[in-house]
Amino acid sequence: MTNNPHVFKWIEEMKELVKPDKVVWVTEGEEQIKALRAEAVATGLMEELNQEKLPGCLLHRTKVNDVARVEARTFICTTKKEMAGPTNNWVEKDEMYARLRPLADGAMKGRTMYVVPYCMGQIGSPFAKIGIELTDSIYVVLNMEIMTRMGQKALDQLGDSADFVKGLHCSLDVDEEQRYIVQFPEDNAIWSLNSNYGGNVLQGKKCFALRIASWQGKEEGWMAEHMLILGIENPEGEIKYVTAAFPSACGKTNLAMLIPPELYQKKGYKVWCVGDDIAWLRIGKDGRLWAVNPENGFFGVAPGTNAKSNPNALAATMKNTIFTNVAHNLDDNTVWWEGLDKNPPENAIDWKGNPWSGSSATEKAAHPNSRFTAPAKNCPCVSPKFDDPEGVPISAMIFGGRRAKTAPLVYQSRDWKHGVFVGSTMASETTAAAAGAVGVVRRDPMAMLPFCGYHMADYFQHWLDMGEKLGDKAPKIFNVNWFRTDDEGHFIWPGFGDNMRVLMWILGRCAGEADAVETAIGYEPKPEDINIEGLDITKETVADLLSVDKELWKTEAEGIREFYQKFGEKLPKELMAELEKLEKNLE
Ligand code: GTP
Ligand code: SPV
Ligand code: MN
Repeated sequence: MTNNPHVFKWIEEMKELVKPDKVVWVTEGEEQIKALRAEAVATGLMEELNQEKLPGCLLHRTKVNDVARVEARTFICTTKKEMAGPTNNWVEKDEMYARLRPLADGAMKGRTMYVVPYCMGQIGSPFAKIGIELTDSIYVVLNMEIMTRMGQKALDQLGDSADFVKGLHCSLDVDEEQRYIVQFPEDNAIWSLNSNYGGNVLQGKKCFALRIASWQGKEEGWMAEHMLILGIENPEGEIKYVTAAFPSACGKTNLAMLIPPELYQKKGYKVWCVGDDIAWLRIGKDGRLWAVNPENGFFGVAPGTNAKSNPNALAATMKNTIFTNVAHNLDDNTVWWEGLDKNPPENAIDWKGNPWSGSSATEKAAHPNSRFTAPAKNCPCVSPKFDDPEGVPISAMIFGGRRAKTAPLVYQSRDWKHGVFVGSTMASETTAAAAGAVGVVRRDPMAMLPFCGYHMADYFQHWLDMGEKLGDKAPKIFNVNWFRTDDEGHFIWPGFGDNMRVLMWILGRCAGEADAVETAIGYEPKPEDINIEGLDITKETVADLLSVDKELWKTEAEGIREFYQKFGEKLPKELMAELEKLEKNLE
């Protein structure tokens, strides 16, 4: 285990509060994990799936009221409101502890408290960070085992240091009225109460690797971002890396694992996945921006994942994977979700636990935010650099979201400052990844609205400061939109693997090889600069996808101005200047 006095002191305090019957340190490796899996199955918490077709795979259903992140119940608690800013829910931190302690008091009576030490980042890396989550849920333990580098090795990495994130998770009775997902960045602490859904309780993920880490990054001069990381290898064997920030359920996992269209495969292009959700970015010794993925697995959206859209993700889920809120196919004890194939099972249990039959179904078999938790090393295209503590150097950063009309297929920012403007003004239609209405356009700067652990205006300033430090070594910044629709509401762009065609233009721009035209919003490819060989769309369609409707963009600029008003005096003046430039360009 450990002799770290800071760890013991804190665990004693927490034990006194939550009063578990038993404390189990999850530091014993594979045998212990096996025993926990067996216990989860024996108690009915999880179901063992067909061990021939899906070896090592388990199924879990959450409570019906606990299927997504809950932004309204998520808080950044600091001494001053100014620290959390206008886009976060805030309560003064001592007041929040006073509110939460009575809920946590005795929360683990009759239960076991699992001590889960975990490392975000590569073991041995100077940039990795340690957390310890105290949880009463075996489901959380087993997910953390996949999603992080978990166990004794994390404690060894911590040594005697007091520098770890102190996490408490109490399932309680999963009461949504009393649900709290609370980050205390000044204390390096996270408390999750009354939930068992992934993003709320797998604390290494959004709570630590984004909310707490973004705060740490601001203090320490690096960035924690909601970004995938992928490498594109050309026929000469050279690999260029890009990151992309899209809001939840807007295509990060899919882009991170894309399979190039045949025309590029034939030439010898390959795509490597370094990460599908979170990037930690630092300036390297060479002055460039380098990225690591602090996670060790994928917590991916199941619906829509199939052999055509994302065969790599599907392959990654074929063993040692936990499925949550998908349908249980009773015929062969496997899983099913909408968009997996065209053969919905006749004899199934839906995500709510009710009998479900494909031919007579009136409701969805899987929840739209049902997920798989799969080890990264299962993925056929996982990057050889996945475990490299140095990470990978970034050539381009891409922003994007779901916009039915406004945003074109792709455009490039004029420079870093303009790129920060583009990221800060991102907007996207909401998805099932968070509780609330779906399909409503909202501003989601850098896809970080629900994940930035401090004042968003300070966050914009931090981006600008990083750009100053990077100078001419800064990655180029782009914006993409795979989700433009026609008058019938169908997606116009084929998307998925064909997004490679857009990435090729982006890399061409980074290499100074691809052509572009300047528009009111930035640089765009000419329609013929996007390779559509082998697609059944025309150059005219591409022109349409690239069109910038000035009237729509005037409305957009008004929306941006209104959004920026939230930040008052704190908004960096560079961003206001960019907005004024956009307004002028649209006249
Ligand atoms: P989080 O894990 O919530 O952060 O989501 P994500 O950004 O990783 O999104 P993901 O790749 O899981 O995609 C979410 C949904 O978008 C799935 O239903 C996909 O089928 C769909 N999707 C992804 N890429 C594309 C695309 O290029 N075009 C279209 N039309 N849909 C896409
Ligand atoms: C997201 O919602 O952006 C996710 C899933 O990646 S969760 O872990 O719930 O945050
Ligand atoms: Mn995400």
